[in-house]
Amino acid sequence: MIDFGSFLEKAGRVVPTERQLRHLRETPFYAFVHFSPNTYTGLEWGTGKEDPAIFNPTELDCDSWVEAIKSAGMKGAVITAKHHDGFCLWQTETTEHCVRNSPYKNGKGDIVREFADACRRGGIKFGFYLSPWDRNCELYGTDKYNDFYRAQLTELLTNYGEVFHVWFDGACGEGPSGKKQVYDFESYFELVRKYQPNATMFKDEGPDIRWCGNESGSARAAEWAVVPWELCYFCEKQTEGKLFDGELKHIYNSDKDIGTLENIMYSSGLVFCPSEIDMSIRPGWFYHPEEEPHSLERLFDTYLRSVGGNTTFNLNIPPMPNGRFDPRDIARLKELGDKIRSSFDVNICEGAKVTRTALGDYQCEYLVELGEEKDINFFELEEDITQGQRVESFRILVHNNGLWEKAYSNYTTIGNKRIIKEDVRCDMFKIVIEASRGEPIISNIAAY
Ligand code: FUL
Repeated sequence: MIDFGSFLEKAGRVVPTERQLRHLRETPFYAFVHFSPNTYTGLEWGTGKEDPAIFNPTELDCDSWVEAIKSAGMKGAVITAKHHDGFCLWQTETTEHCVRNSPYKNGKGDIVREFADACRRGGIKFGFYLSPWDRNCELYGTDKYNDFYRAQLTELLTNYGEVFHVWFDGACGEGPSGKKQVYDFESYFELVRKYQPNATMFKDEGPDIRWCGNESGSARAAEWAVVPWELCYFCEKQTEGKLFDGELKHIYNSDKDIGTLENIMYSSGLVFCPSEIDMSIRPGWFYHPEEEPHSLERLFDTYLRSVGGNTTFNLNIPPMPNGRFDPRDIARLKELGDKIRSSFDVNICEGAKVTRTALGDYQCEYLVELGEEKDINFFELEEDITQGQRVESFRILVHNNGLWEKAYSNYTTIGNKRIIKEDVRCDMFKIVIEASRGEPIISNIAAY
């Protein structure tokens, strides 16, 4: 007979690393800043042939970026130190295609340094993006490019203080006759671990944070951090052996469901790799004056589904050619921050009586007695993921006028954090965990 129970329990014991936990808990919401010659050409993918003379942010002020980023409640920021066009925003020794040959500060500027210093002054974490795809470097397509890339990475990892997040882009638009680069990612990862052991690395296939699979801010209804090794093969496999025979050959980060039972039953091993939602505040990643920022509703909804959906949220704000954020974006960031702060200001569960009753090995119920009738707009739940991500489905019941009513039910995950938007009034509510991969452990129940 198939031992389904022990398989599920194994899946429920796949755990995060310290750095993954820190990332999820301390920096669930952070900024991306896309800035390059594209800012001056209107392109999204530069050709690599741009003249550095076009790059001239005459009013650059990284402190004002950090101020705007903080107003939205973001706790970190990641800058495109080099995008696909190969232009480096720092004083690199590896190429002349960099700020040194731009008019910015007569070639003496270093935007990565200004940005890293501003982040530190403002009390947010600093991270960088270094595009593996490089359309300027002549070595691209040869093994020597790996040395070149490692040298760039080393400069960024060793000269700019503590780094919280390193972003490896999977994009490479080389056509059929283009240059084929065999990237030595393992050796890149080694450098990050060596020089910045606390930093998380983002890449489609792990090792620390994976891509959610789209750039529109859409989160899955059930977002698992425990996923098949076949999807995130740069992560450490924490389980061996699968439930059924057969190979999990076709799994993509754009699939509708990842980490659900159907996937993991055929996987040769499971890993812990939470996803990140990356999206721009405007349609483009780079600045285009004709574009408008997305609506407050859309951004707030994305926040709820990402930070409140067991993923992190990386929101891009593109500087204008003069080096400032667009006032429209600054205003939208502040509105978003105000909305988040006012939505989650008073936890009405403070002082409430919480009772847990086991309903079986994998099921339980939490009863929350508020003492008096209160209005609720948001429920917030957290699992103790240091033990593993387990909850498969749950429902919320509210007690109103002596009756229990269903407020929410879905096949969905909790994980690091689940926010549920429901407007209800009640004096008690119940969180009923209906299915779980092992004993469910809810470490936080809040309501606002
Ligand atoms: C993509 C890139 O091609 C875009 O230009 C942008 O940097 C986005 C964050 O990642 O893969």
